[in-house]
Amino acid sequence: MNQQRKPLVTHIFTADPSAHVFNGKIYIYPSHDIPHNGEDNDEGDEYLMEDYHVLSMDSTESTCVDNGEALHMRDVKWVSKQMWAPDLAYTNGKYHLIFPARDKNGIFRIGAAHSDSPIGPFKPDDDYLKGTCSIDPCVFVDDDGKIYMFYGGLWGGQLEKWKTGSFDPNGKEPDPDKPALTPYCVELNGDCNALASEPFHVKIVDENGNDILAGDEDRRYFEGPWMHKYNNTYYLSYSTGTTHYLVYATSNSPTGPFTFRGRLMEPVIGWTTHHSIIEYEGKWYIFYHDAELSNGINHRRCVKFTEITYAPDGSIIKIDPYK
Ligand code: FUB
Repeated sequence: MNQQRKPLVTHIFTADPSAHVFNGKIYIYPSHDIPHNGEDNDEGDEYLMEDYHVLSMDSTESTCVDNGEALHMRDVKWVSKQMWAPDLAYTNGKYHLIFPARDKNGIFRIGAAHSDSPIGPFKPDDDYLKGTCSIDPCVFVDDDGKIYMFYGGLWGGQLEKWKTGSFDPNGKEPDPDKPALTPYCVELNGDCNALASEPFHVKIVDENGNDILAGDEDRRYFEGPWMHKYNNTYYLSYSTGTTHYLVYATSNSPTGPFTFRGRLMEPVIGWTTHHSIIEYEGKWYIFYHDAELSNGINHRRCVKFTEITYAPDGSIIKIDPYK
């Protein structure tokens, strides 16, 4: 049955899907949105997630299965609230769920939990990964075995509050004519329980080699990074937040600099847009979310997927999610 562009599950609200392929099956690691009637705001207070469920599909034609609760906030010592968009890395024979949440001081950090199975349950570390901040981790294991984590998000994700190197609750985005903030990149150790290098901001430039500026809201980084490799080129894709696009930039190195290439997906129903990209049986797919299932309530989202294709020059053919 064709499952594309439909909510993959409807019994719970899900968002921020990070998809991976293990042993011929597709596993999806989403956020789990909790319905409530509170207001939306720029801090993202409406996103009140408390746990993670792992979804799986035997193939792109199969129905999606919810494998139940894989990790709950009550079992994570360092978390106070808001377990947002996770990712999963398989290294050293273990599955590592990498997830952001607010620590006991209300500051977003990134932590890890580990399992022998891709569907968990995951055993969390006692503390977050020291040296991390902000949200939206994407863990990319390169062909040489190096493990890179890309992360960061503006506004609710607090990225602009770390501009000075330490947490400044009054930190603001750069002025519109200054280089935009970009995601952090860092290497993880083999067990994914510590950083293995110093985090740095990747460079994202335009076709002339100039930094993308903070005022360029159609192109500047906002949140939700994803890294994939196609034909030996590294693709860093992300959400532009306020303009609601998914866009991408490419490089011949996983650490950049990345050159902006274009738009990948037009806006979806709902404020946020967040995705991942995988290869499955020789075809490429984007997993994403929208708020169709709740008729547009921003914090009641549903994950979907659809096929993507590449032009001969490596550019990705843009998706309109509703055409
Ligand atoms: O789900 C909470 C936040 O909304 C994520 O961290 C962002 O990427 C956005 O999708």
